[in-house]
Amino acid sequence: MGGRRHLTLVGAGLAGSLLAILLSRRGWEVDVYERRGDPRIKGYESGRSINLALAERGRHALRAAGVEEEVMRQAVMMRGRMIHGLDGSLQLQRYGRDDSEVIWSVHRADLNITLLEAAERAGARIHFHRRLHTVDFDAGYARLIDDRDDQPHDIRFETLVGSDGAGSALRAEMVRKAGFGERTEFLDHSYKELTIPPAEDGGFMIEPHALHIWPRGRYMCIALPNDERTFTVTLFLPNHGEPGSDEPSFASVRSGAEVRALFERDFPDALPLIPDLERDWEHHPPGLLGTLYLDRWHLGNRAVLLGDAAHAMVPFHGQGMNCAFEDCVALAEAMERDAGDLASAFAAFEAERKPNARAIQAMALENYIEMRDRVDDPDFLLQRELERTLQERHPARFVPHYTMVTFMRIPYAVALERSAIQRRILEQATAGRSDLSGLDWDALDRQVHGALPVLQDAA
Ligand code: FAD
Ligand code: 8RB
Repeated sequence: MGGRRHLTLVGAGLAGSLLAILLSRRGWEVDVYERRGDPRIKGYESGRSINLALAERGRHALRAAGVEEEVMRQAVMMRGRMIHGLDGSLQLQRYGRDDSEVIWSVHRADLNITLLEAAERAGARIHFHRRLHTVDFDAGYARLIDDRDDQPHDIRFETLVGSDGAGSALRAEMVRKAGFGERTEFLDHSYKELTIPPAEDGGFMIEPHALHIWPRGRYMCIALPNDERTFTVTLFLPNHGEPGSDEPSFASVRSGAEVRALFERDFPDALPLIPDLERDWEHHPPGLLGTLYLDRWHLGNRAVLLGDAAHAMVPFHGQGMNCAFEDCVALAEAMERDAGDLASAFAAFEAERKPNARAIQAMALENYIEMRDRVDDPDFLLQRELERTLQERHPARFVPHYTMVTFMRIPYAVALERSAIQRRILEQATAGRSDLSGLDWDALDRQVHGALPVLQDAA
């Protein structure tokens, strides 16, 4: 293994490939084992065009790895939520104050390839078709399987880093050895992906610079733009309807004809945009949604988990990747600070990141209700108006929830705590009102000063 310190990463997805860059650049010798084939050769497996929302936390990590500019070249700006009413009405709700506060839609496959190439340039070795199967932590042996021929490949390791995603095999081995209090809370809702193709003239069928939402109370559709002029639509539905109601669910909407009837009734403006609706529906099983909690993320100096492997979350804040990227920077920094003692570096990483992962997991669950039910509600809109006004009056203290999560890098746990205080102020001040006239601004200003200390690098 030569003179340099060696690390073995499991999973060359988003976190694994980014971490490989950061650590290789810091002088670590890095081998990455990835279950799938090289996406540069055969195309991305399971590969329709899937996009993700990239926000400031993720961009900052990409910047640290020197790949931000390359990624941003293909990113599509999303300025806000485009709310599609049942009556066909459209309303853009901006995410931030101006175009410096926006999120970006990026292609998962392109992003992953960009990161893999940068990791290899930085000196990391990536081994494809190597699925982690079992680990002997005491002896320092791991068994990997090549799924093309079922052949085992055994390797020695000093330290394993688990970036193998929500179904992490490394986590399963760590849990088998040490417990870790693993639990997953599944949502009783699932999702299905559909596609809006380009228009006949090759352009976008609907406004490209927005994240589209069709809020329908207990369920919703969303759509994110792709740079090749398509949109990926995700329909989120309960698994089972409320007893006695006619609400759609994965149990009740089974056939292509039933999904067409659902769209005719609830998403009439989206229906003509999705020509392959029935085929998309019948060919892809619904995806499960859940939150994964662990009491511990590391096993001495032998193994550590990050990203979805450590804290998979529901998608509704669009922060799974952003949080995983933030983990990578935090882990690389902890390992730099404590290079001589990886067990204590991993413990410091876990202590820093676990409360923040818990916070974004909770906020992601909350944002489902907001997206599917609240965004078209007058009370909610009035609270957003007051939120913006209070931000203008107190830019360093009253920072909107979405801004703290999406456009800043303050710890998620701080965002959660301040959001709870702010929500109380907003709800209290707007209760029973239909507009902001007649509010006692002096009292509100005093309340803000009393409850919300100055937030460094807000304004
Ligand atoms: P992954 O990116 O899943 O990478 C895991 C890697 O490990 C994969 O390459 C996998 O093949 C490999 N692997 C798995 N098992 C093994 C094994 N046994 N041995 C070796 N390799 C293995 N997040 C956002 O921030 N914004 C979004 O808009 C967003 N949209 C999403 C849309 C969809 C449809 C989905 C499914 C997720 C979305 N997310 C989004 C979440 C985001 O994708 C994840 O949080 C992020 O990919 C986590 O990175 P990761 O590296 O931990 O896991
Ligand atoms: N995983 C997102 C947001 C917040 C948008 C807002 C929400 C699909 C699976 Cl559901 C969702 C957001 O509050 O206005 N930003 O980015 C991405 C989202 O879903 C992604 C595309 C998704 N993630 C399994 C499906």
